[in-house]
Amino acid sequence: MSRPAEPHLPSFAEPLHVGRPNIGDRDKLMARINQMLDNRWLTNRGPFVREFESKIAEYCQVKHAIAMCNGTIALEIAIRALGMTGEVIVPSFTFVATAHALQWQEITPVFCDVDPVTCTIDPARIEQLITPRTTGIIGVHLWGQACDIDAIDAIARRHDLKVLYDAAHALGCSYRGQVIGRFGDAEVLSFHATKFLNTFEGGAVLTNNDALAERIRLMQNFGFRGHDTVIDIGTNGKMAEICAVMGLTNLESIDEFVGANRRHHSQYRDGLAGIPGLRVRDYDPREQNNHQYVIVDVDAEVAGLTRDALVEQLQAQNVLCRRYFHPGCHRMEPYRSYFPNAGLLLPVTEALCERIFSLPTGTAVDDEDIGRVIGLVRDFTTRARRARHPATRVA
Ligand code: T4K
Repeated sequence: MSRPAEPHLPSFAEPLHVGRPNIGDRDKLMARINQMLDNRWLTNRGPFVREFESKIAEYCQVKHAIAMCNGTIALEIAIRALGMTGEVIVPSFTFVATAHALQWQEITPVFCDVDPVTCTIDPARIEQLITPRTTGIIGVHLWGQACDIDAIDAIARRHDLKVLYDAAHALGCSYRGQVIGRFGDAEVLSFHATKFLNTFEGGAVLTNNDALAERIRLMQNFGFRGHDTVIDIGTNGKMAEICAVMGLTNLESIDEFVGANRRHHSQYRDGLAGIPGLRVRDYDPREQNNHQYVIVDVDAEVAGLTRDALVEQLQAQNVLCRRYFHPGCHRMEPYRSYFPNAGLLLPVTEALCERIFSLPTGTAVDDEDIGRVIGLVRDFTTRARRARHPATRVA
């Protein structure tokens, strides 16, 4: 995949992506597809979706897993089923789907700053954002790191608010040793192609609340109870059988996917150690993490180049690293126009959005690719320091 550096050619002949899909055993996948075709049952909660739901519920140690067509619709339906209205407090440092899922149904996302260490919503900042219109809090377990769930629960109890967790990154991760999935009123997963466990497109709502699960099932299927009776407004949030087929096959390889991610994360961390101003963010060793995001933090002052300059140079070499997440949602439309001064209350978010980027990992990347990416980063940062201090010998 890679080739020796030549001045006019990128280092990698083929682009090295962040979010290249992991694909499990193809023979098993094909066998399941054949079975699905023999069944002539392609959607509407067929046998593969039911099996996938029960395997996900078991994996996440939660009573109900309701499979959905994607994570965004799963968020929208969960928000609606929880009765959130008015204003909901949410981090801006997330993928824009978290905010859009609210605004789509005319609920105002009220952006809250994040903790500089965990990069998840800062409970110390939540209470000052609560108004009489606030109905809920959405925490995002960013890069699989759990929010401060105990603190958020305590605030929600004090103010009678609903709590939803966007766990799009957090399958197989833990909070205080307990698997993500059962926390808050509900949690939402994404199985998008770029997630370490994918169903092509897909998502799920997880909850231990029977009544909520029933409401969500109704809403995801047009409000149907039985064949002819519609008892409420609903939409189409169903997962197709082919997606569950992919999910079941990938679930059988989940340990292999996490193993590859974990190895790559260590390789990047060790390989980039000691570069002034650069840090591969570590995950709390007391918790489980799926290691699907390798996040680098760049201190431009010390490194001698900005995050954007480094990303640009890597991309020119076909290393398509991504700025997950930049800019904050508050700097995207329509929020930017609605709340032009939101950034004043989001100093940590603003700083993080300028510093972090993610590197390619997953089963589509091998040790040699990573070694080469490390070499490029070392080369670019060394040159930047030399350019800044030409008289000094830089290691
Ligand atoms: N909440 C959070 C916190 C999320 O991160 C997300 C999704 C959601 C909610 C919503 O869940 P979903 O509705 O998506 O289920 C990507 C994904 O589309 C999105 O799912 C994900 N988060 C987000 C972090 O990343 P983009 O716009 O960056 O995708 P794109 O097309 O630029 O692809 C990313 C990289 O992956 C590219 O380098 C190409 C590569 N790629 C992509 C696809 C689709 C492949 O190699 N193969 C592929 O099939 O949003």
